[in-house]
Amino acid sequence: MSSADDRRNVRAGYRHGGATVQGCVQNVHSSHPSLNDSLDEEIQAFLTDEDQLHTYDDLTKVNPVTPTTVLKCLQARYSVKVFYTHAGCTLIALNPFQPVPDLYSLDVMKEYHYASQPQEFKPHIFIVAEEAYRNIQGQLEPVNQSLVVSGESGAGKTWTSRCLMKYYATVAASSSVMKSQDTVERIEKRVLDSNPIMEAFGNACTLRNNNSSRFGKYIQLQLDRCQLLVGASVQTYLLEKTRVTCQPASERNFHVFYQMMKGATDEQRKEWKMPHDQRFAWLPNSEKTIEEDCFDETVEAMVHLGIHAERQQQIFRILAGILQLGNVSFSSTTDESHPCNLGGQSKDFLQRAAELLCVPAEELQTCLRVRTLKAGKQSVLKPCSQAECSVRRDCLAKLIYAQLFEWLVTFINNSICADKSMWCNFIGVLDVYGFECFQINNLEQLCINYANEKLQQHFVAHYLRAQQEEYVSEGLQWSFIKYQDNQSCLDLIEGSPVSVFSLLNEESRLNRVSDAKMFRVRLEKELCDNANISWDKFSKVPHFTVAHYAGKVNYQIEGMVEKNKDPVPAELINLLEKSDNPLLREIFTDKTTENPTNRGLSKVTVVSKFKNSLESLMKILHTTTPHYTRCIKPNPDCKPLTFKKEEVIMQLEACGIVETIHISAAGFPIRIPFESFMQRYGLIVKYSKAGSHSVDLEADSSDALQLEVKKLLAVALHRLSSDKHSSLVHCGRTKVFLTQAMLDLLEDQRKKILSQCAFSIQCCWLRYQ
Ligand code: AD9
Ligand code: MG
Repeated sequence: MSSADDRRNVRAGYRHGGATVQGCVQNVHSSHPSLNDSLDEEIQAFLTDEDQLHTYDDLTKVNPVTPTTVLKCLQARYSVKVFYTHAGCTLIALNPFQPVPDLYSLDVMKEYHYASQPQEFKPHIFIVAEEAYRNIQGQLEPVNQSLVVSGESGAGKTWTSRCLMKYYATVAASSSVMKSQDTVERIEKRVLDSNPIMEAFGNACTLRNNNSSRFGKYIQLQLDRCQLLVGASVQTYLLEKTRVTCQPASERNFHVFYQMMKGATDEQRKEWKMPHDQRFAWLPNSEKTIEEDCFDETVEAMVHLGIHAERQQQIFRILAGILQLGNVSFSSTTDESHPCNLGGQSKDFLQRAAELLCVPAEELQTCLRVRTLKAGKQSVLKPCSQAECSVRRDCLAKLIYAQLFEWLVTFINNSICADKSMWCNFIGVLDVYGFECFQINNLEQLCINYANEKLQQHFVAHYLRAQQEEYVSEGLQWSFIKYQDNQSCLDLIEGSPVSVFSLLNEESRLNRVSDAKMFRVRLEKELCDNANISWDKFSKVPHFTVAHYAGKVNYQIEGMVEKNKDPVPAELINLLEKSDNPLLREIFTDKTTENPTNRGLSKVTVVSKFKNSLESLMKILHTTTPHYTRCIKPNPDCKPLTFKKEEVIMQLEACGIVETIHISAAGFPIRIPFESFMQRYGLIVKYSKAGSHSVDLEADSSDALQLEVKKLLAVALHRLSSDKHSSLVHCGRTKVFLTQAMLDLLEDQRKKILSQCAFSIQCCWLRYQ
């Protein structure tokens, strides 16, 4: 057998040779002591061949498949700087934490794109990209594709997503240009330039990752009939806006602020009231310089996307205004009927903030210090306490930043989205914030980890459960492989009638000062039946612990309800509407005219909004063919080429990689309904010497059609004159189940027949001439 055949067969699970589907599964999952002993022996035997471990480019080849053997192979590959490995239907991407020259070059892209069988090349993210690309026009119905990139914080999801986008921007480059304002730019460039802008505004340096995404994004790359990239659209998910005013110890604010501080010219500094010696309370750790502090790149990308110089000025003035706000502090008064004083230099900071945000300083001061209470048609003014003033200041900053981010995303969409008449399919790339577990976790982490649970559930439902259920319903002999289902954790977080979210929402709706201890007791009382939640009753800080698929996380309750309410005083919106900064005015006027009831307290809570947006995302994902990439973080310190076994095994176990390999190794990843199968491959029987009968596409009963399919498969296998291929295909009740290798063989046969036909027609035509 050629090495190519070997690779293909192995990728399809053929290596398990003699073992039946059932046999191979039982071999690994046996609880029988003597069989376990023999399994240990097998593991030892496998691991003895140390020099070979790095050669396993698909973990379905590993025999036996156990956490230990899989881990050892990945470790061996990492040590020889091989970062990608197939695990059946998923690709494992180990983060090298250092640039890998030439791995993503133009030549490499071309190599994968023009290969007749890219799967035969070394595992690479470009194989996943190319498979999705070919699927669109491929053998089956044209269908939209999704590339789901998952992994914990710092594992490499954003990096991978950028690679995928670059790949399509290169191999599917169209000559389309897009015009906006005074710029004309090629669409591919624009799509790529959306990344630095969104990362500048939406990423930040955290303890786990210097360039951590603080929002989720799903970008749809729009392809025309010729499969050329003609546009894109971005959907974003819940930006962690609390970071603008409060950064966890040793972490930073969003990159864009530091980029301005470090990259502005003297003239800009003057304009933005940012002298060199100015310190900003909301810019901690600014002495630390990271790769992402590149102001020029952000500005350049803005120019390419059509954000003209004047608009840029408006944006940066708003950001500078936010920084000045952060330096405003309040001192308490003994007289409650008087508003708080502005502490220290705060008057100056407030004045500067007002100038930069183009609002009257007096009004800004009043908004921050005095609350307007409505009593019928009457308004009553009530001075705020020191703490309330700070909350209003923070609220203003977060509101402005979040709306600015939203405006940017809308602008980007207007700049890169093609008219619906121009495109017919899309490839979606999903990059959300990775699983997080810090010392102190709050609503932000709960939302982030909930998003990761949702993605894991999509994988479980789509792959681990659905694939196996279909085998059974289609009559294939299959013994079910157990897997970790995270449904109960999702029920705990979002389920009905009672869940963490429902209780949080209830508490948020009650117009009272929330008490963390009381809320903890309520959670305990209502959710005690769910095994995924626990409490340390003796802990001084009220919290609850959730057992996520990726590990246990302690959530601090203090502040959670307030964050969920996310109230916005109406006075703040009224103030911003009047701004002389045209952008600020546009952002807030749009908001209030669009939805006048939104003014003031928002009725929809943070978790409700987030849950709805994730549900819409799941609906889209379900209509596409998914391709999974699991990014793995080989060490917690982001050190180059350092592989910590304990770290890796935890991540592999959390995402169910061993189960995935089993199902892939023994399974058939491709399923084609009989009708589509006959339509595409019926010609194999028609033009085969072995097949004297014609193919009846109109067969009206499923049984008759099944018979036709079986005949076709017999002919196809006869043409291959090999028995061994029969294990690569199975005829179910309504579908044909195939391995990739078998699909490739059928495609080869089809191509040969078509070229023979073309040749015969040409000969006839020449004779006729
Ligand atoms: V988070 O959930 O947004 O906090 P990500 O997105 O999973 O996280 P990211 O892509 O930002 O992680 O990767 C972290 C860092 O790892 C990057 O900044 C790179 O320095 C590094 N990285 C990741 N993948 C690669 C790679 N293929 N080659 C080289 C890489 N470096
Ligand atoms: Mg990221």
